[in-house]
Amino acid sequence: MNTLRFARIASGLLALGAALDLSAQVVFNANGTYTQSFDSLPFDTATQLTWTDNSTLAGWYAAPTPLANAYVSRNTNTGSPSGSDLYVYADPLNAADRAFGSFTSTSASSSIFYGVQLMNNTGHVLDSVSISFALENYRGGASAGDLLLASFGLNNSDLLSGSWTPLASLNYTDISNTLSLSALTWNDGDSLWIRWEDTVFSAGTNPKNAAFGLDNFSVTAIPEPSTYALILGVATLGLVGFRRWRAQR
Ligand SMILES: [Ca+2]
Ligand SMILES: [Ca+2]
Repeated sequence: MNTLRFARIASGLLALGAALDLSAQVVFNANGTYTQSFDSLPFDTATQLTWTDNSTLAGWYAAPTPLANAYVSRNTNTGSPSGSDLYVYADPLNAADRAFGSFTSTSASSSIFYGVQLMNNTGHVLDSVSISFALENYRGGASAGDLLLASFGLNNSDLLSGSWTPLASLNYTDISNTLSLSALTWNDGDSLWIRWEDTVFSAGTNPKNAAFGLDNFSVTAIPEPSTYALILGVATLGLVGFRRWRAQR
């Protein structure tokens, strides 16, 4: 093989590697929308599963370790998760419909955090996004005193460091949620983190913690980047028309 041919093959492989690497990340692409059903998560009630950041679910992270090292399955909404951990939950009536979440026991020493990192790859600065998700409870009789705190950050290095802005304080009765982020300067190539903190609830003589499960998560740019293209297209057409009108006079 001559040197030039080898160099071409090597650069081709490098380009392929870069493309594959990019596809493994969660990017906010030209459609301006990211959705996650959590239905791809493995579910096995008999096996303790291993959680790996940005791998078990691309773009999703959990902390702190060792809580983030494992998650267990649960397929009933009347059971009692007994260990503080990440959980994969399955709808009792449709096991293919999974949810992702957590449970913190009253003896837990700290909250459990989890969230998603989205990279803006739209080519535009986004200043407003809409976040929606369902919040399911997989433990019967959970107390409303248990809270799941939603927050966001830009370009944080991980799930625990950096600056976080509170978004919402949720309990198990907040089944359907739509949160709006406005006055955001989410530059092209920057990362938006959205995270949830499952707090430790220990008030009362017989506290019951919620087993929080996230489902049907989506993030949508407002307006969608395709709208920018449409607006630019209409403006360009208008300019062309104006020039033609002037040229004819
Ligand atoms: Ca689901
Ligand atoms: Ca809790």
